[in-house]
Amino acid sequence: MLLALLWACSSEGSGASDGLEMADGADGRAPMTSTDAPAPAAGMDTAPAADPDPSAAEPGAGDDPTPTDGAPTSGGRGCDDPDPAWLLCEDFEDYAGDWDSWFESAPWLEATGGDDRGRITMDSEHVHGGEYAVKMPAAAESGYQGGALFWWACDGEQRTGCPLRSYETLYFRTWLRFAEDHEYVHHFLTIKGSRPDDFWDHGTAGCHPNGSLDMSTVVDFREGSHETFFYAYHLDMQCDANCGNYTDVAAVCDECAGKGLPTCEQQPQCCWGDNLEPETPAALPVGQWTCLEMTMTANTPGEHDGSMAYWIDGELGHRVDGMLWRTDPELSLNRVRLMHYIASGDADRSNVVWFDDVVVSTEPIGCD
Ligand SMILES: [Ca+2]
Repeated sequence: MLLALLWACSSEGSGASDGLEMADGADGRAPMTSTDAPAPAAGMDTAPAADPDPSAAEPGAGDDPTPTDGAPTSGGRGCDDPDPAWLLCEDFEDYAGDWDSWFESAPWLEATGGDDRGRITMDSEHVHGGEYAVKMPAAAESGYQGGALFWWACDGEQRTGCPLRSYETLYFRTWLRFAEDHEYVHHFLTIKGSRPDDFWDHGTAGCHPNGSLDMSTVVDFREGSHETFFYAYHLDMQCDANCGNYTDVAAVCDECAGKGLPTCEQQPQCCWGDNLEPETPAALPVGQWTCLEMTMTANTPGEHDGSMAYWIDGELGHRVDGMLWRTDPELSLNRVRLMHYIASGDADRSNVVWFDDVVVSTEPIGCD
């Protein structure tokens, strides 16, 4: 299984490496039984969804990991009893920690670092539920690079290159646990969208979006403090007009133009993504299991009524309304990334994270 993957992310100075290239198919995967929820129709009510019930925060997620490690999730629905709105439920329990067997049948179609147990592996040292969680160690022997799992909303069989389902809103929840000494990530959890016949990402780093090719938002956090914010590409974003100080602007613009995105004549700048910070800092704790849920809602084409939000242990961390993601109704939400992106050269130490009990849904998920 070939997992060659360029990081599908963007950053200052990273140039136009915001693409992913995958060569080998993952045909033959069984479809998820829970992917049968109908796609909301375009033009559906895109009113902000209610916050997940704060009282649903995991009661055992305290400083001492012992009481929660190995315990089942807190009495709510699990992958054996998924909510009808769930598109994906992943508890990492299949194949008892055998990465290759698990991934071969998993609904996740790509794994960054999937051929390297120092970047992504199954682990039972810390779990939120059951016996296993996925661990992304960014280990020294891996050059401190991170890992990721990518999921697409396939219309039919879950396979690489599938036709995509279209959603106006997606929710993406994971339980996560940072090691006590965790400090850094380059980019973190992501919801993205494309056109339904457009499976592959285009590597749009540095390019101003055009409202019809691609849209995305990322929950990121500051090094050390783990204070969270959104990193998003949207039509109202400001770009860096001084990027000629550190990159070849003409090359960036030419690459953007080659994808049908704004050219140097239209947008003589580099567009790396917009940081949108909450007024009150909301930090992700380290050394304990934490419930993180994010959502993204597409706007009515051409209108500033899109939104995004995230919650930490059921408490609203940040919400942004009035987003202009798209001008074309064919552009819709269809993928998520369970991502702990740390590129080669980004870090000189390990930054370990575990994920467990991951759900993608069309409705709020909560922490049960
Ligand atoms: Ca588990």
